[in-house]
Amino acid sequence: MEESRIAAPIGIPLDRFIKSNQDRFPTATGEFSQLLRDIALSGKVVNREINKAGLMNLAGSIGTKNIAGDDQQKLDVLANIRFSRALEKGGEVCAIISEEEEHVIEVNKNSKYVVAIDPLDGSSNIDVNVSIGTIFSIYKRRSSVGAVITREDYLQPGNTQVLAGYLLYGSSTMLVITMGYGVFGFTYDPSLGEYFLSHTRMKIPVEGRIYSVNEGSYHSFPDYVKQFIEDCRNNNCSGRYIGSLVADFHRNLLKGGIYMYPSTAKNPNGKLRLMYECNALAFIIEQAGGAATDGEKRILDIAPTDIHQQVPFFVGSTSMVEKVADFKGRG
Ligand code: P6P
Repeated sequence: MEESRIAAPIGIPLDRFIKSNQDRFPTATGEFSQLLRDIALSGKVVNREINKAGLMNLAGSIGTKNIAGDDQQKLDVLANIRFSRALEKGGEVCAIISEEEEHVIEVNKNSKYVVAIDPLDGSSNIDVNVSIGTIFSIYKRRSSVGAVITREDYLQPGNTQVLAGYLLYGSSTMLVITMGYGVFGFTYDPSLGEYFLSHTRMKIPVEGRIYSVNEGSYHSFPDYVKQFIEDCRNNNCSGRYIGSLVADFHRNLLKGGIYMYPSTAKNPNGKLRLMYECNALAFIIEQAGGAATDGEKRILDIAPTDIHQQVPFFVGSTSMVEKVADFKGRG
C-alpha cells in the first residue's frame, strides 16, 4: 500500500491510527492491531518503571549476565517480564525471541505472529539518567497456524518484517513504527496515558554531518572504517555518541548522520544483534529514505543463522552508509 492512503493527521491517538490502518485491509482480523496495542501498553508500564527507578530501588544490576554477556540490570529483567507476559497473554504470538532469553520462547502454535525484541537496550545508562529504548520486530510465521513452530518461523531475514518499531524513553517517551509504508512517530502523554501522532512520514536527510561510533575501539576497527572516520573529521562532521543505540539512532533519523558498530577486537562480528536490534532499525531507516548495511551487504537481506547472531552495523543517511561501502570496496 502506498503511503498516501494512510490517513495520519498530526495529533491523532495511536488507537485511531491503528484502527484506520486496519480498515484498509478488508481481510484484517484485528490480531495484528491487537498485537501492536499490547506492545504499546507494555511500553507505558516500562516507561513508568524507568521514571521511578531511582525511587523504587530498580536501578543497578542484578549480578547476572545475559546471553550477550552484558550485566543484566534490574530493569532489563523487569522489562523482559513485562513485554514477554503481555505477548504471551495477548494470544497473537506463536514465538518470541528476546535478548534476555537464551532460547526462543514458544508461546502458542495456534497464533500467527513472531516477535523479536530487545526489551531494554542501553540499560546500563539508567543509573546516569540517559535515554534508553526498546526495539522490536514483528514477522508472520511461515508455517501454517496450528502446526509445530519451526526455525523457519522465527529465523527470517529482515526483509520479511510486517512491522518494526522502537520505544525511546527520553525527555519525552516516543513510539516510532513502520509497517512498510512510511515511518510514524507517536509521543506519549503520561497525563492522559495515550500516545499521539507527532511525526508523520519521517524522513532522514540524505546527507548527514554526524557520525556516532565508540572511538575508544578505533585501534581495532577495520581500515575502511578508520578511513571513513578520517573522512568525517576532514569534512566538518561532528562526533556524537550517547552509548545508547535508540537515542543515537533517533537523533540521526531526525538530523541526519550515521551510527556505526563495526567489528572490533572484542566483538569480531560487531556487538549488535541482527534479529532484535539491527533488522528493526534497518527496516525503519529504509522506510525513512536511509540505508543500513554490515559494511557492504544490506542488513535486511542477511539470512540469519542464530537468534542471537551479531553483525557489524552501519545505519543512517544513505550518502554516509554508501561512502563506508566505497571505502570498504577500495580494499
Ligand atoms: P559500547 C548498549 O549496550 C548497546 O547495545 C547500544 O545501546 C550502544 O550503542 C552500544 O551497546 C554501546 O556499546 O561498546 O560502545 O559501550
